[in-house]
Amino acid sequence: MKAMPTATVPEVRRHFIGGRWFEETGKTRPLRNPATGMVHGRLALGGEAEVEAAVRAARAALEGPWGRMTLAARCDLLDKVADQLLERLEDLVAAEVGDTGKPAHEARSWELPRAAANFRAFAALARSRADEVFRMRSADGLEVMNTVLRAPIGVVGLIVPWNLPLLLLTFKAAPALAMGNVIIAKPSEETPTTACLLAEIMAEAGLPDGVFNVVHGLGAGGAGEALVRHPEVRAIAFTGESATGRSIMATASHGLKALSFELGGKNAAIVLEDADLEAAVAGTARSAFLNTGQVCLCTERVYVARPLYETFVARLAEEASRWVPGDPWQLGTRLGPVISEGQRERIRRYAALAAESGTVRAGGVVPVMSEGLEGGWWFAPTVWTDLGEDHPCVREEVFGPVCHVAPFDTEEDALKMANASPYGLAGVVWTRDLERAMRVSRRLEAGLTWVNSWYLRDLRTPFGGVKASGIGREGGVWSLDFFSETRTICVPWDES
Ligand code: NAD
Ligand code: 6OD
Repeated sequence: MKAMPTATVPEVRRHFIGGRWFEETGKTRPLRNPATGMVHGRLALGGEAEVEAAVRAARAALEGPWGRMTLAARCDLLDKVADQLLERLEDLVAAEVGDTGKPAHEARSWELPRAAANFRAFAALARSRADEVFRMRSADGLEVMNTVLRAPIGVVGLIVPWNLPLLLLTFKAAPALAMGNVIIAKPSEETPTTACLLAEIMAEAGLPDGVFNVVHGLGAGGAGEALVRHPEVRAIAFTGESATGRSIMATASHGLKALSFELGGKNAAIVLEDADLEAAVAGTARSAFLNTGQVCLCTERVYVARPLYETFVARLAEEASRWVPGDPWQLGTRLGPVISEGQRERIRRYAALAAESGTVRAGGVVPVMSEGLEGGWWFAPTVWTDLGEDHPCVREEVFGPVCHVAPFDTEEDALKMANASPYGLAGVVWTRDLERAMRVSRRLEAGLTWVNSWYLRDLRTPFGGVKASGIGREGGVWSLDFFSETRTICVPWDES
């Protein structure tokens, strides 16, 4: 294996509170590189004390120059953060690849540039958004002007997962800052490093101390729970598992705080009989295996019109073999490891269940890896068929490089199966008939549906899921709304 460059990060990933690295006095835990299984640093484990310190620092920032800064000045700072993210792209790539094992060229070509794009997009949107004015005449003839202003909420907590660590953190941090809030970020305990670099970049770009704080640690019983529990944290924007969302909602209910939830999925693709078969095969492979299937939008269920079914399955299995796992620093590598040993064990248990009840068309095993990578958490891209719709591999989110393919006879049957899920995040429809594409897409119970494509993002659009996949929407003005409080000022006057 090629030597992996390491980012300019210290051995211990420390909390960043009030503009400084917090001297760690508590426990730490080892961080392992998923591609090799080797320890590559340690994580400071924060809790109530660190969250309390971060809240104090954040409140002080809100009462200082940050609280008086104009929206235009804040957005100029966000543009600077975007510039510096791009300047330090290689450090960020090394950090993200070290934490996740994902192919470096994936991190470099789209995921980390998206972090910079998040800052630019939300700065532009916030700058150009006008406040609303509603005019009316009162019963006694007065002219009335209602001005709707947007004010920051105050201290907001951002809790994010490990699959796209910096992309997902910045997707929340950028609109929260644009609207004038102060942040306490809680990255995943598996992938803390890019959040540390982001803190450094924010400080270099000139954000005042205390505006962006990072507290590391575990979720339940750790920094995550302490953040949700803190009475002065007025809102929590969370991305992660649906079960975690339930637990956060229960904790947050004591303090009645605003919640935005981007949760799990069990996303379906529907391949209609008039689809471009080759495009549907390549597109489905990408939507199932990108980031080793660890994108909340990944397709785990594929419903294919019966006349195409056998050819589709054979071609998808062939295509799966092209997603070769390997050294993340090698240019041709398309597949990284899964995030942790625990996650790989979960996937193996699902694979064993699928092998018992259905047919394994591709993968289903731990691949043999080259020297240096044998200790990593690898799993081969996997295609299953012949499982019942109530099988755990078809009902439950696996969050790995796996999908199940089933045939259907009518559009109605396809929709019925696709919608028979507790989740409703993302869908894909493959067809050459645009009318049909619209008809099926509108009936798919999903917050996001792509036609003949997947994960094409316009950052002005709403992002989020229905049913167990989420509550609320982020993206575009939806994020700006979540991260602000509207205040209506009503001014009547007598024109005469
Ligand atoms: P997770 O829910 O286990 O953890 C996410 C974050 O929440 C971590 O930072 C964790 O420490 C923290 N956390 C865990 N329990 C907590 C608690 N009780 N209180 C406060 N914080 C807590 O999720 P994960 O395993 O890191 O990520 C994978 C999951 O995330 C999948 O289900 C995937 O579908 C989902 N996801 C959804 C989206 C989306 O936009 N809908 C995006 C990415 C990932
Ligand atoms: O692209 C985005 O804005 C976004 N929130 C992606 C989420 C991917 C889930 O893993």
